Amino acid sequence: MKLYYSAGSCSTSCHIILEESGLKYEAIEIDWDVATDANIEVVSKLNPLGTLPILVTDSGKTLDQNLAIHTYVADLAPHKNLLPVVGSYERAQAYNWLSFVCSDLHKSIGAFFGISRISEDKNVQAAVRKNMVETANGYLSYVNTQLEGKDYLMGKQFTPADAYAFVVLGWTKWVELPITSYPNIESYLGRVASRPAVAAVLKAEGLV
Ligand SMILES: N[C@@H](CCC(=O)N[C@@H](CS)C(=O)NCC(=O)O)C(=O)O
Repeated sequence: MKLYYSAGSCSTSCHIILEESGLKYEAIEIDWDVATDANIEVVSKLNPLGTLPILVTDSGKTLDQNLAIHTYVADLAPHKNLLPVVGSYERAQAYNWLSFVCSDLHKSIGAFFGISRISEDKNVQAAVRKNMVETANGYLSYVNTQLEGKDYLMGKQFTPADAYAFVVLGWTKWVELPITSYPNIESYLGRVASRPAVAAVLKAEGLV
C-alpha cells in the first residue's frame, strides 16, 4: 500500500493508523509548501478533489477520505484491535467518534487555516475568527468532558478516531487556539504522542 500525505495534515492520522497496523506500506510526502506542478499533477491524477490523504491499495485502487482509509486499514489488521468487532454497539460507537472528528472537529479547527481566503479585510477576518473560536471551543469543551476518566475516546481502546483527533487537536497550537482550560485534552495529547507508532510517525514526518 502507498499513502500520500502532507506532514502534519489530517493525512498524518492515516500514517499513524498504518504504522499502528504493522502492515507493510510506503509513505510518500507531498509538500504543499513547495507545491510544484508535479506535486499537483500527482495528487489530482489520483484524487480529482486534490486533497490528501490518498491511499493506493496493493491492487492499485484508491481511497481518498480519512474515514474510509482508517477503517480499511484497521480491518486489514484485525489482530491489532484498532476497531471493535463488526456488528457490535462499540463498533458503531467507534464510527460515531470517527465521524465526529471528521465532520465536526476537523472542519471547525481546520477552518482557521482558511480565514485569510474569506476576506482580505482584517476587520472581517477578526469577526470570522471570533465566531470560529466560539464554535471550536464548544467542540473542545465537549471532547474534554467526554475524555474524563478515559485513556482514549472509546475508553481503554485506541481507535482510528484517536489518531485523527490527536492530529486535529494538535492544530490548536498552530492556529493559536489555547487549550489550557481543557486538562483532559492536554493529558490525552501527551498519552497519544507517547505511543511508539505515533512517535515514529511524528519523527518520520519531521514534526518533532
Ligand atoms: N473529506 C476529506 C478531507 C481531506 C482534507 O481536508 N485534506 C486536507 C488536508 S487536512 C487537504 O488535502 N487540503 C489541501 C487543499 O484543500 O488544498 C477527508 O475527510 O479525508
